[in-house]
Amino acid sequence: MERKIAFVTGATSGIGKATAIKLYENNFDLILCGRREDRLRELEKEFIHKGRVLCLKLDVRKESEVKSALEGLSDSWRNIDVLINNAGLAAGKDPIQNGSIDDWERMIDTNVKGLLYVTRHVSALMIKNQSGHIINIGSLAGKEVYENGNVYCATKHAVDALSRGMRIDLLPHSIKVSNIAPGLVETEFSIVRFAGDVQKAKTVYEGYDALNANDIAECIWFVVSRPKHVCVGDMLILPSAQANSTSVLKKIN
Ligand code: NDP
Ligand code: 8X3
Repeated sequence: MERKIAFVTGATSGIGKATAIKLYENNFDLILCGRREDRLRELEKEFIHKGRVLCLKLDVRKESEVKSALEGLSDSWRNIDVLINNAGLAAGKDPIQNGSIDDWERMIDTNVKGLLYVTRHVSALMIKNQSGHIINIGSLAGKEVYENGNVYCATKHAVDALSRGMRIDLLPHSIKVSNIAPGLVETEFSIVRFAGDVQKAKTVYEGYDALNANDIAECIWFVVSRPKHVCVGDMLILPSAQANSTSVLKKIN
């Protein structure tokens, strides 16, 4: 079977890692990136006997790094079929008047500017082939806002708008663009949001069955595996116990 190439940002954990595994199982060669080198080495080991995987230590916030990583790809890696714009984070959960400027910058630089830098360079490669599929990992937080979610929600609203804008601009080049909007998924997301406070992070997912990373990877695979004439524009995925950002049915013992 013909192998395709997928580039997954933020593949060292959570949704990105689960998606990489799912794509690999479905005959994709993988370009995987993240900042944590030890995790990238683990990924290399996990895939080493199985297929072609290229792990890049890359901070998507640094445009020069993104540009040189993509320009440095050898010919055999340049025909990227699928881009999963997944790298992202929430930092803090504070009312706007108390927000940390550093947290705001990390979120805006990663979730919005990082996604743009990667898209700018990968879409140029896809345009040469007049084909491709870009999947942006947005969020329920890109559809609604919630208390103290201010800047994170704003960045995910930006992703939602960019998905729609990119779909228009890339239409003449036969490049599909899909937006994936998960609700509560138990990954390292809340540990990062609460600056390493594992106990606090746990409480986010207590009392109900949260989604797991593989649930989202399966949805992404559904989107990726549609025939050429079908583009899933937008997909909202919630745990059954979640109705919107603020309504989560928790069992109280
Ligand atoms: P994780 O924290 O488990 O994974 C985040 C990934 O992003 C890691 O691999 C991390 O790698 C990578 N990353 C973060 N910053 C950068 C950067 N500057 N450059 C490159 N990679 C980076 O969280 P999730 O898997 O949950 O999050 C993945 C995406 O899903 C995010 O965009 C998030 O906003 C979104 N999302 C998550 C939801 C949830 O409830 N968990 C719900 C809706 C959307 P490293 O640290 O090695 O760089
Ligand atoms: C992550 C989901 O509800 O924690 O995008 O903002 S939420």
